[in-house]
Amino acid sequence: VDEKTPPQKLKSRTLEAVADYIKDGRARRIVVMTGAGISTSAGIPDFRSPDTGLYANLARLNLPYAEAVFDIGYFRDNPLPFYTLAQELYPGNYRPTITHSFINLLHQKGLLLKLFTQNIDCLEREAGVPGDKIVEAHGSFARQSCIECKVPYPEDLMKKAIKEKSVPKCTRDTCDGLVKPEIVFFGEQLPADFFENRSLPGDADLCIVMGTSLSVQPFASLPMMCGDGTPRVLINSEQVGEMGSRADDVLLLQDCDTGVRKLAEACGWLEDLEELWEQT
Ligand code: CNA
Repeated sequence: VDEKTPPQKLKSRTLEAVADYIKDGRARRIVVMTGAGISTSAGIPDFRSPDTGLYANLARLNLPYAEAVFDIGYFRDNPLPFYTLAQELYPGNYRPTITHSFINLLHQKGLLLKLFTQNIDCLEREAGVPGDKIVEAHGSFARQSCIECKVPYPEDLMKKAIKEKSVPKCTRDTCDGLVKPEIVFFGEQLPADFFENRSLPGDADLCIVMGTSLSVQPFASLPMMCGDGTPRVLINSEQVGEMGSRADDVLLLQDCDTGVRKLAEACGWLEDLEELWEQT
């Protein structure tokens, strides 16, 4: 967008203007869209960074190619590499970041319309955001089922299997299917919940995108579902997607935890935020 094009809803394309917009009560239905970058400071690596990323560290699993660990076809024949990784990624090993708590703060203040996350780590839930406010676009460890007949599998048994690194089988006598957490693998459909809610950003009056490269479709198109005049804020180490192309887009190119602290401070919420985070 031409830098001279004046914003329509915001006074300027700055963090302060976003805070004023919120404080004026004009942001009552906020959609938040997140990815791996909000969890890196919790200690969960992203997948693709050359040295630190998960894929770079999978050599020990003897995979034909790194992504095979999340490939449904490969899993059918070789489920053990996934269960090895699942033991590391399973919820309980990591603490939510202050960015996760910021999303919960929006919910506590009655301002969160919906959180769309690509993350499978369940840290948003652990930070206190209720399940019905979250669309886990790529699934998560929150549920598990048989990959053949889709019958749900009990959570306590799943926990046991993860701990023992054993591969559970379907509980139905007539089915011999393997069980896996409902993380969306390559070759699998996104959850119905995603498609049912994908137009919801059109009802939002503010959109906050954090910690995602916006490179995985169809998630990457979600910010475009926002109305043209709806302010959109990006808090990310780099510019991504078409964020910044609209007159009311605000780019905060920095790390998420710093960005949400600044935004909370400008809204007069910093103490609330720190307190909420401390409690998690
Ligand atoms: P990505 O493609 O790795 O992009 C991450 C983005 O966040 C990049 O633009 C980074 O520059 C940025 N970033 C990283 N750390 C920070 C930080 N501390 N502050 C600000 N920006 C930061 O990740 P996406 O989520 O966009 O990619 C989608 C994949 C990755 C989804 O399928 C996820 O399921 C998958 N993933 C999830 C997790 C998790 O659940 N925690 C971890 C790794 C990968």
